Amino acid sequence: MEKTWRWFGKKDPVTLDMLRQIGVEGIVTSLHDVPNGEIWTAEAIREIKDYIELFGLRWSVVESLPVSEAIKYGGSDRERLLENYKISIANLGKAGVKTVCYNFMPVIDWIRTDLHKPNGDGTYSLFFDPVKFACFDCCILARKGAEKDYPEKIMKQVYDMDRSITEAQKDELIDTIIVKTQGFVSGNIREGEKNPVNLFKQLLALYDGIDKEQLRANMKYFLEQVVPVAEKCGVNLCVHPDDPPFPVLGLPRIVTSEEDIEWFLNAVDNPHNGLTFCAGSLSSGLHNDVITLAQRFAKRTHFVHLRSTEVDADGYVLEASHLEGRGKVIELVRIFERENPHIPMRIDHGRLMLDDVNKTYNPGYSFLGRMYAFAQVMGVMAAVSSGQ
Ligand code: DNO
Repeated sequence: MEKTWRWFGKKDPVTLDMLRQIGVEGIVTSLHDVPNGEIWTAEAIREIKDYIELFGLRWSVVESLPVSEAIKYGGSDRERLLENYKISIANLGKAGVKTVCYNFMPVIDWIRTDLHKPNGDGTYSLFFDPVKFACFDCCILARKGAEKDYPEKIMKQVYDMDRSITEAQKDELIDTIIVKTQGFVSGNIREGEKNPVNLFKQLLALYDGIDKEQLRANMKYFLEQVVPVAEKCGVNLCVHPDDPPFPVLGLPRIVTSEEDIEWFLNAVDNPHNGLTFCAGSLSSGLHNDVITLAQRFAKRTHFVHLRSTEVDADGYVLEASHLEGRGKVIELVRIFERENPHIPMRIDHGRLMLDDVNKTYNPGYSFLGRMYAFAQVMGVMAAVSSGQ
């Protein structure tokens, strides 16, 4: 697989010069300054591509070309936004950027409740705590009927938490769940937003009455529109699985399981309609076995995210060290190197370690933590390719 790295543009404290030194071959990035829904012009694409190439690297993957909410819920602006999306894909294809990752998660992208969960060895991991999340939903958003979505065991702890949580802790939870993890991945809420909870509630309201079937219909419509353009321009589209892979906040999520993956691949059965195999997201659902999924979908995978998780029966999800846990990274490398050896892969997230704690990075995207995992995976790849 091609060794790639997610880079957040010229403002990223991790520079392309640093990446060149550690064996990165390709860059995964987005036009982070272009507002969601607007056309990615040939000039803007060319500018960033040329910059990457100055360092002897290539722009391998777009992560992400964001899908606007109105496309996902089927709003009145959908046709215009779809046209813009198609033009952006065509411009990328013409520029030679041929792998485009996106997601189809309503309102909120990946979800974490803790950005600094201490590990026993002094490092920190990202974490999903179902009690904190339910508390955010039931007590902070106060979503109508939310209590019914959680098991009694969790709700008992939520009521306790509601009695003891301070205003500062509430603010931190809000900031973690809907601000810090969202803005930098082209999400809906950016740092500095004055009233993130209000804005978030307005976004949730857009999905009133949209169930799983309707969201599937909207995704199929999206795929029917954009896949032919991708095919014509030689672009491989690859949807990122929902993280975590289950419905949240009363919103449907439709890229969560083997059945879902099969569904969207068949919805428009074309090789340009593919999957981003995110081992972390998929493994965080106990219903998923990543080995089975990789064996089944490797040929329709265009991009791989290597990461692992530890999950318990109550739904606590810890981002594990990359070679341990349910992500089964070693076996995945074996499968993808055999079945689809030319696709790009990147290390997804890293623990916060050593000097990382003194720097300001986007959550999950510290330098040393990711470099450590990158070196581990390069070792695995070398062993696999030498037949070990
Ligand atoms: C988080 C990321 C996601 C991912 C998008 C892809 O670290 O894995 O935000 O980039 O869902 O569209």
